Amino acid sequence: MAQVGIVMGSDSDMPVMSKAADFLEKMGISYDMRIISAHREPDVFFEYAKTAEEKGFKVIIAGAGMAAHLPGMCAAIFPMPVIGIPMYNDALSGEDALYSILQMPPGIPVATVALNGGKNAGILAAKMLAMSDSGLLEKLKAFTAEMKAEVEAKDAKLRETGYKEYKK
Ligand code: RP5
Repeated sequence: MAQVGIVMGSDSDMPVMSKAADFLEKMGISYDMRIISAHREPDVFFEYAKTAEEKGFKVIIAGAGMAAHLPGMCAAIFPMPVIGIPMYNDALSGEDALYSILQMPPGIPVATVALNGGKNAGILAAKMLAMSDSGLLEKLKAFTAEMKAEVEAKDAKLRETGYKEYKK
């Protein structure tokens, strides 16, 4: 049974959504990934959202662009957390999707990450699951330590080489 549902409104969202999946894989978290359009196939969408709990999902990561109703409608139906990812687009720089996902009415929250924030959505889902999984929590702590070590290594290299040599 997959612990996380990943759903996107179109395959054009895949480059962003795959970053969430990559992180879940790195943490050993099972997921189920789907392309479902709330607007273009509402019947398929409703079936997906209504059966998400019985499929065993503990959290849904939903990404969409433009008038992005997919994450909010997942949150209206699925009783556990929904993480929303607004997609950047050229027409309105993603502000349409950002506000559509972020500005939910009281009672139906969507935990909204940054525009194109696929990786952070994966990390946030992992942190939610880690509240009741100590092994996963340790993996997340190791990941945080890894990021710190990477920054420290870059700083050490900069101090050693100077900025002109740094990128060569
Ligand atoms: C939304 O419309 C999708 O989430 C996508 O971000 C956007 C454009 O969809 P396509 O025209 O690329 O299928 O429903």
